[in-house]
Amino acid sequence: MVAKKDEEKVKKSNYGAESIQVLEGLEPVRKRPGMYIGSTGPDGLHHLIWEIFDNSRDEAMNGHANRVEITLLPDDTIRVVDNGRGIPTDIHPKTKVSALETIMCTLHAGGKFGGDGYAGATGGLHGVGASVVNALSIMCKVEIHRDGGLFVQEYSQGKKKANVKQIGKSKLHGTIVTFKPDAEIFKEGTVFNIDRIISHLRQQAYLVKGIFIHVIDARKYEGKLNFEGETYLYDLGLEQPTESFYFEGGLKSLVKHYNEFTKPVHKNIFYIDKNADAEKVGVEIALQYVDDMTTKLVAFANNIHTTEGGTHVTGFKTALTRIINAYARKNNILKEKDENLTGDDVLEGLTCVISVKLREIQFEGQTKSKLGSMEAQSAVSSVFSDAFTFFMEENPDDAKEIINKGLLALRARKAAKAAKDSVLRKGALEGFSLPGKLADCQSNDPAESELFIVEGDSAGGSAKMGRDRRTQAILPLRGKILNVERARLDRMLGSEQIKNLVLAMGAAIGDTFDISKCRYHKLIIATDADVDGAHIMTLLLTFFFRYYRPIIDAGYVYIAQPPLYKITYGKEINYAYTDEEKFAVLKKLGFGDESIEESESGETEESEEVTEGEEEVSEGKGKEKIVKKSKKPSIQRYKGLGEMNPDELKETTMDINKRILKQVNVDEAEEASRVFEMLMGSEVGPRKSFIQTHAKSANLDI
Ligand code: 1YM
Repeated sequence: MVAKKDEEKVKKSNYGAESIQVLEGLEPVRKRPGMYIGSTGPDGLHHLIWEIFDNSRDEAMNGHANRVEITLLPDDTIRVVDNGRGIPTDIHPKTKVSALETIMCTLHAGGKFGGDGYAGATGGLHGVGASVVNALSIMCKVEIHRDGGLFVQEYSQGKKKANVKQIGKSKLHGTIVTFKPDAEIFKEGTVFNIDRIISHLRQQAYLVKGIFIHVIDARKYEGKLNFEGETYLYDLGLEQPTESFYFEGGLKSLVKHYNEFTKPVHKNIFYIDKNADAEKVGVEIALQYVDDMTTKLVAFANNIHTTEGGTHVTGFKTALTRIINAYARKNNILKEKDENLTGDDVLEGLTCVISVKLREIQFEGQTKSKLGSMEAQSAVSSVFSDAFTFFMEENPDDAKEIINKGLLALRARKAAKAAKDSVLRKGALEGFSLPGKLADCQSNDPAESELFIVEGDSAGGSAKMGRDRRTQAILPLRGKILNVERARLDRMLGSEQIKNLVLAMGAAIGDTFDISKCRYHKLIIATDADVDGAHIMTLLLTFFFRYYRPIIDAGYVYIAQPPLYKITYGKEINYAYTDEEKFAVLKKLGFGDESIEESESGETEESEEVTEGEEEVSEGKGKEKIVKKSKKPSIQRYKGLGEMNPDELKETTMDINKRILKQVNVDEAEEASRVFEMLMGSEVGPRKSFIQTHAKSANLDI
């Protein structure tokens, strides 16, 4: 796992005890623990570990340590070990006690910082949290390997049990802090959660490049542990680490981790780690775009997760937008007449982690999780601008993909806006704004009004003629209704067909959707009984499911059930909606066992009509034709709604007294949405098998 010699690569430096400052007792901490650790519940309890760990981590960040071991011991006890310089044990000139005792037993004490590094995570002074942990622990012990010796001091509830004493010699260097939280303070309990500890420390490991972090759960060794003076429990062979973290790549590794299950749009992860502002500000950034619409932008300041962002994030976003536009123009991807990509455009699909290290840190906002330090903005902007420009120039393929991703977002944004504008604009004009394709009904009462959404112009024509114009409206949709790319709302709204549907319904869409404005309480989808028809049905159901869920819940969505067969026998006409029904009809007519040829719909329908008894002359395709007497019924199979004449359509599909409608429930719509995802999603396999299953007529150019 970790080579010992790597871990020994640590710098040595001399500490001057005179740099210790202010002193104050620890009573305030015990009186108001919440003020110092947030709460006395599980959050506060775990905060104790973070405080001690932060000191080790700061030591590592300053180049003096590269290994930290956190062990959960029996009896709710925690032990943190690092291979840093060791907390100084020499006597402080002012207090006349050791530096160790000062940082453990007084409030607001800490080493002076800034000489050779950044301030610690506590946002200023190193080691400030140790006394808080000590104050809130029933037992606390610090062992220090430093200057050739091993030094120890023990405490209880913040008070020392004895002075610091040397208990032996040591060639090592480092600090061991062991503590047991005081149950009097942590009334909700003192049991630590290993998963929580692991996840916090994993994140920290990404933030400190090259640090080795070992987490060991040794709680089962009740009464068996004896490691007095030993630096590492895990080196004693007592326990293998439960988790070990080491990330050579720092934030680059974190971006890789975030993007593990997504599809990157470019190969190389951008990464920079550089100081700015005369070395006063450290800036580390890693980013990669993925084939997704969401943005994952995670930012830290002095290793504190700044959930509300702040100056570092602002500096980054401005620079990102500027650099991408500049590159796109320089390389003629954006032409003179084209408008720039916006900040939102270039954020779509971005995974990015920003970490800044500052000597003095200012937070803002309610929860103090927003960085306010102005120097972070300019530092991030300048470091990132240079490095990202260089990256784009060095990796033109990646640059091209990144810009294409931004252009896609721009087009989607424009289409969505245009669609929304037009929906709203037209919606505002009410009656006059209805789409030209719509043959509206006369009634203004939504409760009795129906909208037939019909596949194809020719079926639309028949439906218009066959309808009851008082209550039935017809909206024909073209065969290829959508050009949807990966199920995006904006794309859907970009489709003229869907726009017409939204307008016809009159209930707007998205934030402005209002079910009470829906102009029809029956929305009836009528598509052909073939693969294209099934496909359009899937799209429409998906559309309703995703954007008009309340309309489905209200039971407004229906599927028309046109017949599959027309069976004519003399003057008697029967319609069959399934194969079983067809056989039943034939049986009823007395032709149960005979095989009867089906006619291709629409072709010679009338000429082949069977008239029983006498001869009859009928008109067939402009040509007079004598129809011979026949004993067999004719069966016409409808391939599409367009093949029905207005009367047939009326009788079979539209007439309120005769038709069959199927009400759509949410489960069916959801299933359609899932199928849609399969057809539209980036996975090629399922789509291919769908096409193969539905053989020749499948038209997936939707
Ligand atoms: C397991 C916890 O506290 N490590 C640690 C703490 C310190 C140092 C090294 C350290 C700091 C400095 C000089 C310095 C601290 N020292 C102080 C203070 N691990 C853990 N490792 N030499 C050693 O800051 O200049 C506070 S923390 F104030 F004494 F210097």
